[in-house]
Amino acid sequence: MGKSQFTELFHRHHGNPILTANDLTYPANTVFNAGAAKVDGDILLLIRVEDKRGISHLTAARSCDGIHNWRIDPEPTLPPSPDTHPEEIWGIEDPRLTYLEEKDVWAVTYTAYSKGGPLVSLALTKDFRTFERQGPVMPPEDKDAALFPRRFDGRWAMIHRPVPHITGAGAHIWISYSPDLKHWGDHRMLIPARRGGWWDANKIGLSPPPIETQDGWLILYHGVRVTGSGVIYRLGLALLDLNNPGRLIARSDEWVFGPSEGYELFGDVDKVVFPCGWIRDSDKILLYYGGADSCIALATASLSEMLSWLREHNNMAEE
Ligand code: BMA
Repeated sequence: MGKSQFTELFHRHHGNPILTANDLTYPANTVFNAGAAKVDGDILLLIRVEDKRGISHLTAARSCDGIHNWRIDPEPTLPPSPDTHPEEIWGIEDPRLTYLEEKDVWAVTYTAYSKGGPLVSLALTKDFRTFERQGPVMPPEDKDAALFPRRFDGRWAMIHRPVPHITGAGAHIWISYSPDLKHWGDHRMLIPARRGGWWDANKIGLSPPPIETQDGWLILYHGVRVTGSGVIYRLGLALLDLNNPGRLIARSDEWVFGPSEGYELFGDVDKVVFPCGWIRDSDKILLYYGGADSCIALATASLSEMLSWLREHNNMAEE
C-alpha cells in the first residue's frame, strides 16, 4: 500500500445516523458521544443525551448486532446527581467504558460539568443499571479520560486532557497513575498537541479508550482545528508501548477520519466527529461517534489495516 493521502480506513454505515433523539421514548434535544461495551451478548451504548435545558445525562441502549433494534432505557440510566455530587450540577457528558478484569467491573469515566468547569469523574458498574459513583478523579478543567483495562507495575493508568489557563500553552493528552483508582499522581504529558498548521495543532484529546494490539496500545484521538469559520474535529492514530503506556511510540501524520457527511457537518455544533467508544470483533472495529453534537453514527475499520497504515504514516514531529 503506497502513501496515498486519502486512504479510507473507516467506512461509514449506509444507514447513518444509527440513533437520533427521535429514537428515545422521552423528549430530548440531542443524542451523541456514546461509550460502547459488549455486555451479556449485546452491544451496549451509554449515550450522552442533552435535554432541552442544555443539561446532559447518560442513557443505556442495547442491540444484538450494534446497528439495529436498539432497546433504549425509557428514562435516564445515569442522571446527574447534584445533591450528592455538586460537581454534576450542569450535567454529565462523554462517557468512556473500560472493563477492569481484575475487579470484574466496568469503569465509566465521564465529564462532570461543575461550577468550576468540566472535570473527570469515575463510576463503577457491573450491569449498566446501577452505578457506584467514585466522585471526581481530576480537577477542572479536564476531560476526555479513559482507564486502561489492567495495572502496570501495580498501578492503574488513566489518559486524560487537562486544559491549562495560560493562553497559548495548548491542550495536550496526559497520563496519570493510581494504586487504588482514587488517588492519582505521577502526571506526565503523553501526546503533545502539534503546533502551526497541523490538523492536530494546539488542542487534542483522547477519543475512545485504548485498544491492546500486538504493536502496542492503539489510540484514536481528536484534533481540534480552529478555522475562520469555526472548529473542525478530526481523528488521528497513535501507539503506546504495551508495558509502559507512558511511552508514545508512533503517531499519524494525517488525520484518518473527519466530518464530510451532512450529519457530521451540520448540527448543534457543525463539523464534528466525536467517538467515545469502539468495539473490537477480532480484526473488525465498530466505531461509534457523535455527529455534529446531534446524532450517533457508526463506522467500521480493520485493526490490521489501521496498524499497517500507522507504520507507514508514523511521524512524531510536533512542529
Ligand atoms: C468537546 C466536548 C464534546 C463535544 C465537542 C464538540 O469539547 O465537549 O462533548 O462533542 O466539544 O462540540
